[in-house]
Amino acid sequence: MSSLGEKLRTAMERLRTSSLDQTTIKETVKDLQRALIASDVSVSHVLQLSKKIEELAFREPSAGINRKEFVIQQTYELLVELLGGNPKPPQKPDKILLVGIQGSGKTTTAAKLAYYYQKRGQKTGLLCADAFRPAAFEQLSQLAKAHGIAFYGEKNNSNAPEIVQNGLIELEKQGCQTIVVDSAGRSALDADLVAEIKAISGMVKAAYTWLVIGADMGQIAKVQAQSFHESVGVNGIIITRMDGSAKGGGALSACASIESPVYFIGTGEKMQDLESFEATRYLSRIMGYGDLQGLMEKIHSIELNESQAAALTEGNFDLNLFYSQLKATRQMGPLNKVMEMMGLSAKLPPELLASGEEKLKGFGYLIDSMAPAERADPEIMSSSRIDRVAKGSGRKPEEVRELLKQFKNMKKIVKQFSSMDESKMEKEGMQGLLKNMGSLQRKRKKFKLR
Ligand SMILES: Nc1nc2c(ncn2[C@@H]2O[C@H](COP(=O)(O)OP(=O)(O)OP(=O)(O)O)[C@@H](O)[C@H]2O)c(=O)[nH]1
Ligand SMILES: [Mg+2]
Repeated sequence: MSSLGEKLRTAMERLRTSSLDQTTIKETVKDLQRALIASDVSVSHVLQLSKKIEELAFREPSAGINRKEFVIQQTYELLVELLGGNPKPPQKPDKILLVGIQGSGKTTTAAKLAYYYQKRGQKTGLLCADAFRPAAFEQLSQLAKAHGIAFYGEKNNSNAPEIVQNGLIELEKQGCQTIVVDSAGRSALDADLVAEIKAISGMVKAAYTWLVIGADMGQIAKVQAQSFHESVGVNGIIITRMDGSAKGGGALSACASIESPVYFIGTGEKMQDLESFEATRYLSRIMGYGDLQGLMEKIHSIELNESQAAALTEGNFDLNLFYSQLKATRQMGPLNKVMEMMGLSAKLPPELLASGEEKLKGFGYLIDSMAPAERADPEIMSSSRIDRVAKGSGRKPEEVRELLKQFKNMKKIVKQFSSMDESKMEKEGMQGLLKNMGSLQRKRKKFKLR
């Protein structure tokens, strides 16, 4: 079965290539409905979305854009809205209480959040209000300790609200500006948990009570979100395990059903693996266009001078450029993450991804020892040239051969990129998407879904 992204893409593609008559609009809407429902978005939200699309498909667009552009752009916008828009997480949240069922990722996320705010200049503290699972105290205190974050917990006290009361006093005494409270999860939201979570919430009086949901939870996420919301008033959502194969359809449906924005997504087990959530970004990612926005930002953040940029597009990819790109890509972060954002991860040679700092340095020495003509056209590297370069740089001939091999691999990828000319991009709908994402940002017209 194809993924949510592929289905949405197919539906949008149909819209893009159609004549926008009544039949195609109806069929596209059906495609969208099927895609969303199969991904656990609730039927009522899907129906609201469909109704809006059908309405605006026959409306006269404002001057300057044609009807097709208008419908596509509005549909994207509705999808973005359905996914909760692009909310900005609070800068100085004071207190955050995390709730959620067992194993959803609360404790890990509590530590990630504390780390996130600490990195942004807040003195943060972690408070363990999980008196249910014996190992919870150790888990959170170790994470806190490893990252220099203040921690409070009481190992032998089973009265969670009391621990919270003591912890808030203690952490505030230590000057913590942001306190993240981790609560206990149970296998289901039973009466005990409800009573406890209410008592904790009453004690913390947090401005932010966030529900933690695993991306893999499916439609059950919605029911839970509603129960937690009724008990303690959830006003934000964090979706964890977005690095797995599940795309969080259920979690997104949950966020729509309690009208709470998704502030963050967890993308791994490490502290750094927390990203702020943006529906435009998420949508482009699941639809297989790669994370265009994220990539643009990253591309801008590295220095690529004009001749280098021209060389990249013309396919004049030589060793000088290879080396500078390799260095630049390392500055941008792990190459594979960058490539993944472009939807290219599968095509990159694993040896290249694994190139470490040492190897990169070695490549630098080798390239330095080459004649300008050799750098410009590595094809001319005969065995005698290889031996000379190896000797000149004090490295082994095998290293030269490896460099050449990796260069060749990379060149193939660059070629794929530069051969993606306008017609191909048009075919793949990339340009259309880019255009739409641009206009999305320009016109932030809101369509309320309820
Ligand atoms: N891959 C991945 N794993 C995650 C992520 N967030 C949490 N985990 C893992 O999910 C598992 C459960 O995480 P916890 O943080 O212990 O979950 P919890 O909600 O505190 O669990 P209880 O306290 O038992 O209710 C752990 O193995 C985490 O490492 C994520 O974003 N990505
Ligand atoms: Mg926990």
